[in-house]
Amino acid sequence: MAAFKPDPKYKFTFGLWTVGNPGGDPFGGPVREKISPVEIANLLGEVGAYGVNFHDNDLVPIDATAAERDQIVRDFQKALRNNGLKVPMATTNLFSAPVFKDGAFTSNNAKVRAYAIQKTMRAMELGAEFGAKIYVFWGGREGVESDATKNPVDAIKRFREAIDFLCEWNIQQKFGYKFAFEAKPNEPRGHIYFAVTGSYLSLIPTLKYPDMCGVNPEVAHEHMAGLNFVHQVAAALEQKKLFHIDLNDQEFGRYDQDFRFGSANLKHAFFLVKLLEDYGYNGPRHFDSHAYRQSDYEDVKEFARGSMRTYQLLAEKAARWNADKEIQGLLKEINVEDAALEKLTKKFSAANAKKLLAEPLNHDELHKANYLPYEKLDQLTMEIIMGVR
Ligand code: GLT
Ligand code: MN
Ligand code: MN
Repeated sequence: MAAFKPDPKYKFTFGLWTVGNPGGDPFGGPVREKISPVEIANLLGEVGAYGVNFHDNDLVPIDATAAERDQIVRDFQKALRNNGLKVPMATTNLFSAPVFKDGAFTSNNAKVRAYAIQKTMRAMELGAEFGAKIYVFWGGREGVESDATKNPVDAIKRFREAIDFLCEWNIQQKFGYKFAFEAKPNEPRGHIYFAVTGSYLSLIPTLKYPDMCGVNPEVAHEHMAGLNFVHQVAAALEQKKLFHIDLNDQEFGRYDQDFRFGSANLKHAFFLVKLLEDYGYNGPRHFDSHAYRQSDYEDVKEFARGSMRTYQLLAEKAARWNADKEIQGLLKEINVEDAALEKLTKKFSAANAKKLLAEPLNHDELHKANYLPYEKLDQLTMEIIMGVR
């Protein structure tokens, strides 16, 4: 894979916490030695990534002094320059410290809620120093194990209050961030609020600054909820709310696996890439995943290269699908047009309603005339994915 060149037009990014993941899990500690942010930047430079994203504490330890912070920032900026890396996105760690054991913005404790907002304000400053323009909110601890412990309606109100406050901070400080909310149904909490991307899409119009806010859907998270990720992304795209995306993979019905993009459900990955490319998604393609626990750092590089390469291969296959004469012919046949009827149903009017009611539409005739060779179309698609077409 050594000759592979990632194309910067795709804006492939990784988090410090992804390639730097030392391979710990709930049942065993780290298996890779921890490497520094500068070493991670060097690794990403070597594999040809476009950029790197971070949580405040991936870069600056939570208890660092101001002087330590500034030194870390300088060292990391130098490493980014050396490796030609950008920082398109930043975020806050509102889940690791014990203080967040019962949530951050939705904590039952007003002091903890204030601390979470304060921590985010500082983390936004940090991200802005690196030119980040997308700010992700993943509420990993915003949830419950038992609904006896927190009022779920209050949780929504508290979350909204925090975001409205931070939007004002964004405006006042002229950071120019777009906020991107990331849903997850569970893990680490028994139940996490805003369980799926659609939950955030319904929250956004109720915020004070809806134009500033969009979503950051993650493949694995929607698959954990048993959902079709492509449809969630389509909903976000259609509302012009896809501000960022977390690419990885996940077997359905399992724990949060964060596998390499395309490694578990290739067909879903194909339709996802096709959707993003067909609709001209222009944001970063962020890989929020990590290498297998068995890997060493050489293999972590293969993981990173493989993530980008799979995306590019699937983009090529999506273009092949779009150019395939037989597939396009089938699409033409199955999409039956009728200009006169479409004119009637496009916009309601009393006259159109009357005309529509008078149309002699017979269900049995419609059914018999409806030619849908979907097995054929799907098999042609599979043959493109399998590389024989
Ligand atoms: C954490 C989580 C991810 C989120 C990150 C952003 S942190 O690794 O599992 O899905 O995107 O906070
Ligand atoms: Mn995940
Ligand atoms: Mn994620």
